Amino acid sequence: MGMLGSIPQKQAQVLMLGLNGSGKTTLLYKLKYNESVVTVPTVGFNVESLETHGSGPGLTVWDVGGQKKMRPHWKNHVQDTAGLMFVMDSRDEERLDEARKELHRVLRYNSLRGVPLVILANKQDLPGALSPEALCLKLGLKGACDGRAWFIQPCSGTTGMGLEDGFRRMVYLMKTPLKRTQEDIGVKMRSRGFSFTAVKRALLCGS
Ligand SMILES: Nc1nc2c(ncn2[C@@H]2O[C@H](COP(=O)(O)OP(=O)(O)OP(=O)(O)O)[C@@H](O)[C@H]2O)c(=O)[nH]1
Ligand SMILES: [Mg+2]
Repeated sequence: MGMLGSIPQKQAQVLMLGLNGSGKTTLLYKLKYNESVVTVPTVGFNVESLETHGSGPGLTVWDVGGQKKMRPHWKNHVQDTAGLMFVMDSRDEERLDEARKELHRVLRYNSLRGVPLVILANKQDLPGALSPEALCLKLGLKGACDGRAWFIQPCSGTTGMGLEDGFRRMVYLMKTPLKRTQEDIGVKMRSRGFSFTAVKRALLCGS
């Protein structure tokens, strides 16, 4: 991440999944090169390395295609994953249930047990995009995130808004013990105007 500056000390694998068209490839290249690329549906995967702050690991980000025919291959990429990112098209209410099922399925992979999760609530630039708080509820994260630190980050792969924050959050979750992330996330969510109930839900999810 040009953003985050100096040379990483080691690489951590980040697996980026989500339904086809949610914006994974777009946001990866926006973040890496600050360019808006014209994408085609990913068959296979893209992989890019991103630099982070001096004390953090560099990230190797795997962007795996999300078409239905690609989803059985997701499990081939889970080994050695230190952080999971799940990208949502926040405007695609029609496929919310499909996204929820796929996310819950992925969270049941043994190799991803306890691995931190950042949900990127993408396409926030579009009118009618669901808020991160609404997505939290609709994705039914409570229960699905047992024993796992997680965070939901609003962003736009088109404008770049929130992308650096999302990856910074991932580095933070990878480096910080679960209990402390719960306290910090509660404070951050309140400062962003999340309701008491949403904060409580987030904290319960991580416990
Ligand atoms: N308005 C808007 N459009 C976006 C955003 N992110 C991606 N898109 C568009 O959404 C479409 C799909 O983006 P991709 O990046 O190809 O989606 P993907 O998740 O990689 O899809 P697969 O490779 O099939 O899994 C493209 O037309 C992008 O331009 C965003 O934040 N806002
Ligand atoms: Mg793609």
